[in-house]
Amino acid sequence: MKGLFSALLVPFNENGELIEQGLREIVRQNIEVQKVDGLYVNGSSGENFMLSTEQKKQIFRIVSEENNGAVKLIAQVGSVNLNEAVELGQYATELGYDSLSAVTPFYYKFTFEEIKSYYETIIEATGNNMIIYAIPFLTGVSMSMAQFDELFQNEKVIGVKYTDGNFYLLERLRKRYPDKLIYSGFDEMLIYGAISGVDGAIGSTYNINGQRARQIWDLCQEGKITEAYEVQHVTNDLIEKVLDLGLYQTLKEVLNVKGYQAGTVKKPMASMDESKKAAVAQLVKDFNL
Ligand code: NGF
Repeated sequence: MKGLFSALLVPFNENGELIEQGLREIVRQNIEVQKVDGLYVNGSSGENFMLSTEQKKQIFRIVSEENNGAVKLIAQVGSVNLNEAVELGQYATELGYDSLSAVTPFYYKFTFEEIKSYYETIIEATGNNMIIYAIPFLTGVSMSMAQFDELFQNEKVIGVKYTDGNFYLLERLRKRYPDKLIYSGFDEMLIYGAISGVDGAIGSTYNINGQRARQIWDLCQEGKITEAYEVQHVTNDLIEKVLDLGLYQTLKEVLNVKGYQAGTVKKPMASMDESKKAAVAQLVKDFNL
């Protein structure tokens, strides 16, 4: 379960319907071209929180079929509807997903006891392992060390997907929990995660820039930090432009330019403006994507 995981992009048509063939192509190119170690399915990058339960299940099934055991699979099943999270967790577990992950419940100001009970409920109903998905800048839920201590007491909680810039907390977690899996979540900070001793990283840009991420990762493991920085600098030149043009729209357009059926984003996100498409084609050339 260690290494680099693409937070899988999911292609939609203009009506918000899944493009099945495109999803299969994206799975394959992640495995064969980006050479990632695993896929994180139905996360933020999968536009998960805008999908119906049936669409989420369809995606879990298609990815599992297309992957056919090639790389590790993590199913993000978190939802503010706990019944849905359980249903999805049971479904992904039956499909053989290697672990579940669930975003901290958001929107309402849930107490920590409620958050803990949410995780326990999913774990009990599925019997599967759980990776906490901590992304405070989107959920508004920041967990303290003491709260991680409580969650990590459950042996089925095998780790955390840590999408945060608080590297002090990350260092504390690493020191106290050498055996839990910690995944770094911000691709533009991969080098800092790797230096901090994370077990892996999960990111959206690995769908198009996985090979550079691998270089950063490997160079850090070898202690070649100056060289790793060189690659992180190029990566961040790319990410800066991607964020400027629109994150998921641009990642999908890069794949479209490369001949994959990556479709567009799901409304209410807006499709990429035609006037930006030339800039994306230029990115593909400039960064040799
Ligand atoms: O896309 C987001 C949301 N974050 C991802 C990642 O942390 C989570 C990150 O790769 C994720 O992709 C998922 O759950 O599917 C960023 O896209 C990347 O660092 C660019 O900022 O912010």
